[in-house]
Amino acid sequence: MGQPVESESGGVAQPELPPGQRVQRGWPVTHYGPVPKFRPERWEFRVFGATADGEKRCWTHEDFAALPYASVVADLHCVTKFSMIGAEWGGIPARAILEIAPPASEVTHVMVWAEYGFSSNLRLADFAAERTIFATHKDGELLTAEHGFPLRLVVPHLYAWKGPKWVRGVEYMTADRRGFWEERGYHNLGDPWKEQRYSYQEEPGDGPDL
Ligand SMILES: Nc1nc2c(c(=O)[nH]1)N[C@H]1C(S)=C(S)[C@@H](COP(=O)(O)O)O[C@H]1N2
Ligand SMILES: [Mo]
Repeated sequence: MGQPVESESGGVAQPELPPGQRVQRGWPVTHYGPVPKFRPERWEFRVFGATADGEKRCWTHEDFAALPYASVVADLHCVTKFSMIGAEWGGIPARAILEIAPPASEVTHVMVWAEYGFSSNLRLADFAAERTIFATHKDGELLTAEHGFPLRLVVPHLYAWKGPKWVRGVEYMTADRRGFWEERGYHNLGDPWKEQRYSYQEEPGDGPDL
C-alpha cells in the first residue's frame, strides 16, 4: 500500500489509494487550533485510566525518547481527500507502550490525548495494530513543530485525524467514548478503505450515541 508498483510494461503505476483520495504533492499542514510550543521541562507522556495494576505511568521527554526505536512506511489519508504517501515514520510502536504499561483485561478502547485537549478514540485493536506508531521522526528527520513535534500518533490503516499531533498521553477505557472530531461529525471508526468519513454514515454498533 502506498508504494510505487512496477507494472508489466516497466512503468511505475499509481500507488493504491483508498476510494475518493488523491495524492498530494508536498506535505500540507492540517489541524485545528494553534501549534503548541514545546517545553521539555513541562512535557510528560502519561498512561492512565484502566491500567492492569491500577497505577498511572509517566515519562519525561528524555525517558520517552529513549524507548526502543522502530520505523514503518505509511500513508496519511486526510478525510478532506488528500493523501500523503510513502513516508517513513520513526518512533515508538504503540504496542511497546501496551507492553510496558499493560491495560486491564476489560479495556476495549483507548483515548489518545494531545495538547489543548485534542483527543481521538481508537478501538484497542486499532491502537495495538502492528504499524501504529508514536512518531518522533519522518523520513529520518525530527518532526517539525507544525507536523506534531515532539510526538504524533500515526495509525496507518485509519484516516489521519485518528492520529493526534502533539500527543501527551493515552487513556485506557473499558467502554468507547468519542474524541474531538468524532464528536464533531466525523466517523467513530474512520476506516478510509470503507470510506467511513462522517458520523451520519455510522451503522449501529460503530460508535456511542451522539
Ligand atoms: N492535535 C491535533 N492533531 C491532529 C489534528 C488536529 O486538529 N489536532 N488534525 C488531524 C488531521 S485532520 C490530519 S489530516 C493530520 C494532518 O497532519 P499533518 O498536518 O502533519 O499533515 O493531523 C491530525 N492530527
Ligand atoms: Mo484531516
